[in-house]
Amino acid sequence: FFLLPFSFPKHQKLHSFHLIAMELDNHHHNKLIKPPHIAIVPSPGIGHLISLAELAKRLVVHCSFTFTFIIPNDGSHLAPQKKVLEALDPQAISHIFLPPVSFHDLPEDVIIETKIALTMTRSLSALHDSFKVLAESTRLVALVVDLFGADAFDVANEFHVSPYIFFPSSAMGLWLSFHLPHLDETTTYEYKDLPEKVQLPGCVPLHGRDFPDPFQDRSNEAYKAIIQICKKYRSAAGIMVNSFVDLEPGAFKAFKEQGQGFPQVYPVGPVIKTDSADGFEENECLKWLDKQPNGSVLFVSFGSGGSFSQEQMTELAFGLELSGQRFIWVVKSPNETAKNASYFSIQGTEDPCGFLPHGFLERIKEVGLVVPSWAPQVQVLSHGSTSGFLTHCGWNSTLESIVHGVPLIAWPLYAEQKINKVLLVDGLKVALGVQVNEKGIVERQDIAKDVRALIEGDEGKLLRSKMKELEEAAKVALTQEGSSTKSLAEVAQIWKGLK
Ligand code: UPG
Repeated sequence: FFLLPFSFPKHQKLHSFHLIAMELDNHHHNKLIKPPHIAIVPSPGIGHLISLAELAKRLVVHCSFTFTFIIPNDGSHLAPQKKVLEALDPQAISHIFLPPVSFHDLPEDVIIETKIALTMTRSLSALHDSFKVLAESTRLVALVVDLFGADAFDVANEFHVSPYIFFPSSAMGLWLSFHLPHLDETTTYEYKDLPEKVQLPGCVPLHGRDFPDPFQDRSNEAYKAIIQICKKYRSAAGIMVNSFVDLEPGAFKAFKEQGQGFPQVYPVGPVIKTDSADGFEENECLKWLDKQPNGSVLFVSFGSGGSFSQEQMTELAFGLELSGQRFIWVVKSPNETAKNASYFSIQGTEDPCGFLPHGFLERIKEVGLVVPSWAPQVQVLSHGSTSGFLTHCGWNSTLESIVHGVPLIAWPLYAEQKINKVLLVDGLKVALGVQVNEKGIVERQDIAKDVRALIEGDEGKLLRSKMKELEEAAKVALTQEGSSTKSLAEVAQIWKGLK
């Protein structure tokens, strides 16, 4: 280090020596004094940020790591993300928003997965700059990205930081990601036309038409981007999955036995929102729930982004009314083209209640409550009056329901939600699946029938008792000696340099 060229003027030599000494000093100081620091890069969507925020909270409490969230910015309104981040302990978890990327060159009808993937790739240079500052000022030991973030591995590798994935969905979904590049090379079919179901190791057989939306058109840019991302999964230092061994025993056993060539997989879930600290205003629905009989209410919500056509919204309204059951429905304004219209924004600009059938609110007021755009979901699911959940099968919603023992009606809309439905209905038997007609509509009579079956039918009783078993298993996984606690501790040991 100290062999500076003799031709250097004396004062420069001294200056350089001083800088190097400071550098070494910083490095030494970082290594010895500072706690291990983790950079987390979530892909756009509040559903991704929420579980990563919870993961960070857990690691702060149990392992005293510090974190920086580096947030790629898709240019949409960031207030919901800010509320989640500002509720975290600022001493331990800070955040940086990267400059917004531009989508001006993309066609209007570009699918959401393309936008998410491009937000990540177009943010790489800004991510590099933030990463450099972190690498110089903290004891940076790991990068954690979610399912769309594998492009950031190159940045981590440049700074000799280990890249990890937090996979925010099921182990079955992860197996599909591992398997997809192989399927891409070995079949020419569009996946919806595959003659046989696909048997992923240790998983429930899956029909190609239940693969995520962007896999359904193999000529689409989003599909090509996803194949590249899935190939990169192999170079992760490890993959944490937001699931637990007793939820998907076959899939996790298969990672151990048939996972050669893939990174180590750590089941660390359920990682779910544990409190209402996301800053969203509490609303009247908890008070309303307090007044309802125990175990009588269906919660109806389709995650942060789910939306329907006007026709489907009307069918759902009449279906709930016809069922005669009590319900809370989180409504969003209809959208005729996309099932994920509010994914980037959560709240639309119009009052969604204006799109309900004429007289609906008046007719249902004794049994139902309609909440515009957003409800405190975890508190609703944990409330004693809640008895069922009509859901789009987003993985966070799925886990939140499992943790609170609430059985489901599965109505998948987009992303990997059909896979989750197959797991919940065929595999775990904790959900009824909705019937979709040939026009793609779920009709009011069928909705009413399913709601009655779940809330007051014998089928509902069976599903509920299965769900209670999973609730117990989830609790056990998170005890001190539980499988997920141990698994996360293993990752923490590696990050601390103790393993
Ligand atoms: N939530 C509320 N109130 C609401 C609606 C949602 O608190 O009114 C919360 C909910 O509790 C959950 C999160 O928002 O924590 C929603 O997450 P999720 O159920 O996973 O749905 P999405 O927001 O749609 O999540 C995206 C994908 C989904 C995927 C998930 C994780 O759409 O398919 O499983 O990300 O990758």
